[in-house]
Amino acid sequence: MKKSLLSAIILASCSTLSAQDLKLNDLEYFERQGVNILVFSNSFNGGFNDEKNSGIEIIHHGVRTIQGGSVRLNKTPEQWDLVPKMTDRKVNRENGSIEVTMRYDDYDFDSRVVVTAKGKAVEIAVWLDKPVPEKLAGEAGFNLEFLPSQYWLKTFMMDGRLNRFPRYATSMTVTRPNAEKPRQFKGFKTYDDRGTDRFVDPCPLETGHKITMAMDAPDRMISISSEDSELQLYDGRMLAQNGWFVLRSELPKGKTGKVITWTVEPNAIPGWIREPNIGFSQIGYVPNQPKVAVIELDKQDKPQATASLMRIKEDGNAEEAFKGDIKTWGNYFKYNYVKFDFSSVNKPGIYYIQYGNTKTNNFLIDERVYDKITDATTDVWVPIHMNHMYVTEGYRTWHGEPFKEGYLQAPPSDHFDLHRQDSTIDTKYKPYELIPGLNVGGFFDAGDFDIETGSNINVVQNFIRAWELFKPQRDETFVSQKQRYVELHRPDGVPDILQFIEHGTLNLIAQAEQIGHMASTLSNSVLDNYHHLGDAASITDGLHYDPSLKPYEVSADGKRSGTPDDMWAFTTRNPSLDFQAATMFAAASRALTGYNDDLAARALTQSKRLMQEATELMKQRPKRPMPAFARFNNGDISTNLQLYAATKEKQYREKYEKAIWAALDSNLSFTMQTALDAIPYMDEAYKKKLRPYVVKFNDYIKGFDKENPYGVPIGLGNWAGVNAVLSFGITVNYANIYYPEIVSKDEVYRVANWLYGCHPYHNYSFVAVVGATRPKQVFYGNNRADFSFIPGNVAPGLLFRKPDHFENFDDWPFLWGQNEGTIAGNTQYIIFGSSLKGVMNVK
Ligand SMILES: [Ca+2]
Ligand SMILES: [Ca+2]
Ligand SMILES: [Ca+2]
Repeated sequence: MKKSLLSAIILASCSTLSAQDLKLNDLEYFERQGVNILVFSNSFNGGFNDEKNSGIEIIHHGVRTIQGGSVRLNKTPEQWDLVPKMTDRKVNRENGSIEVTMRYDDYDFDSRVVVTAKGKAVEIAVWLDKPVPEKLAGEAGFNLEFLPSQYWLKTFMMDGRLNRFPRYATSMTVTRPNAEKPRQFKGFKTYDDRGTDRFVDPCPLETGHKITMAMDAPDRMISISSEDSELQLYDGRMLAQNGWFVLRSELPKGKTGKVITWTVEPNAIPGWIREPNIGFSQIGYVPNQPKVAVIELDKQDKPQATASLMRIKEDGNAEEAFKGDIKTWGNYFKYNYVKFDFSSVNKPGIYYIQYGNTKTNNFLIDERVYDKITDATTDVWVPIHMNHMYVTEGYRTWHGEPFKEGYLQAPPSDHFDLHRQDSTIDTKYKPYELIPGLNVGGFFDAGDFDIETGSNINVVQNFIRAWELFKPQRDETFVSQKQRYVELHRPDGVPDILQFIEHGTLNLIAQAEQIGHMASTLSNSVLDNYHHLGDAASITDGLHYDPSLKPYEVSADGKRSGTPDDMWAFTTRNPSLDFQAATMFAAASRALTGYNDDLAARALTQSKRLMQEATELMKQRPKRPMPAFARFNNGDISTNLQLYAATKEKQYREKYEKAIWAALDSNLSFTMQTALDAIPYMDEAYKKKLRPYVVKFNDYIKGFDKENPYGVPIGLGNWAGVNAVLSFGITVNYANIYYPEIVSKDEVYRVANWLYGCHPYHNYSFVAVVGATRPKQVFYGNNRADFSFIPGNVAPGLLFRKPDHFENFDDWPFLWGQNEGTIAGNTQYIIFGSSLKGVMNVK
């Protein structure tokens, strides 16, 4: 005891001394307590260009407030401005430096950045072996970007002049000829110049040689100076709402060698230790469920021996309801994790956790805490995302009827948002010709307004699953296809889920009937309206595009315009997408029979036709890799199951049975959901044969307790992993419903805990939902420019940044990989919630 105490003191004193200087650590970033400086641990290759997640990044007292450090071609780069390709990265331990080589292929332009630790600061130096290309002289510079929500309203001082970061973009701009603007992504333009042939260029807020930011906030304070270059501070929000504050130095013309030198010193608060993050379910707990808080601790923090659960009494005073030991789980990436188990408390009431000096907000223990978990999503989020409808709520109009002019056949295009139209168009329409009848039904993708066909197929399937298994009769939405009108909180006598199935099917059936097969997407033709924020009905002008008119000119009859804003249908045929649609149409036909018999019959007709044609086409074509959504749904196995469920034809059941057992043997966790989905349509013998697999699946569930402190599958991809977590949760719920003797009810709370607050970084609920004490406040929805949310949205959640950082911003909505709820993900949440309520017997 004495010995370990002594060594702890020695260790502590050593770390105080060495913590003064930035050190290049084993994970290849510069570190001192409170400051992490990453140099291209994350490069610019996320898939959507500038994702504001790359280059030189600074994690300042636990928050990634600075990123984008790199040679860039714009004063304040937007998402679709060119990003550099990292061609080399060298870590030099002897010098304590990291060197990155980057390249712009479009301009045959290479540069190097060398970052070297110098005491409490780093030196950032830009090296050129060849001078800046003529075309980029005066444009290219070294940029570093600062998160507006962490810097606005704070002070800064440039060369002794005091100032304050503006809360909203109100600085100055000039316009310049388009010819002077560096090329944007694939030659697209993010702006509509209204025929002026000029682009907007921001003017600096300040210029000088030394800037200190946030002297009023030690956790954000940082000093940057340069003797050889002028520092220029810009506000990126002048061009785009998701822009950051940018500090930059232009690369000098005609020079080579070391052309820019900056000294960057982020302040570190002496003795700083990150506040404990106490993870618990903000929804609360039912009395008989396991209740374990996971506490995330700075590695320098010493765990408390105990924590208390406090009960708030009816008179408003608090009393200790339970005091328990803190148990160590261990290290997971950069933090240390301990747990506080208060499962023994089952008296209904209002509680909070007291851990050391940290007191959480309150939560409920009550039988009814899960009753309302899907209501905001079904009553508010989903109807707001109904395309081709006017959507209103109380006094508010969410959007008018979008895309009245319909959709044009897309010409061949290597497009944005991961879309493309191949040279084979695969339809009877000519490029730019109107494809009739597509402007009906369907759901907005997510934070944008296109119809992703694969996602919309998933949406209809998700609603059908919720409908068939749980028959939710909830009716809080008025939907009139005839009036193209939706009103929230107005019952109309029809269960809403049926109306959502109908709405999704209407668009997909129009694609099948009008095009002859499924379009990959119905999306924006021009980039300058793809990033639209505001009323969806104002994205296009509602008038048919007529190339014989000049841009912005309207025909005398007021029906056509020369503005090329009509949406496009991307129609290159993909038989596996048709196959997927065939499955969905079969299920839709079943669900809609008795409610909309005509649509049900059309869906069945298209299902049979597409199934036959897709099967033939797939035989003829070289095998392409299966798209992600098909893999997600287990492809053919799931299709045969759906077709058997819809038609009861023996051949489909035989095909399903032939494939399912081998699939379970080769990939249990991936196939289990499909195997469970089959139970309502199969016999007792099937259920019995599945039993041993469910036993193995139960081991798989429990295995997560060793993988991480939260006991769920945590994704490390460039889009945070809520979908994988929800999939896991749905399968666990179904396994409990069908095999309660194998998968115990205790397991179904894992995902609920994670979603509603028991996760790394912060403890807010990822669902903008009824019932949670502290839901997240901002999401990447179509109202993101208002720093707001659409109720019922589910965030992707914890985004992993290499090499060891999880984050979820709740003051900055614009990072889609952590904050964008999607139509497929949110309808998946409805299945998760419905099945959880199914377990709880909530009607
Ligand atoms: Ca999209
Ligand atoms: Ca209704
Ligand atoms: Ca138009």
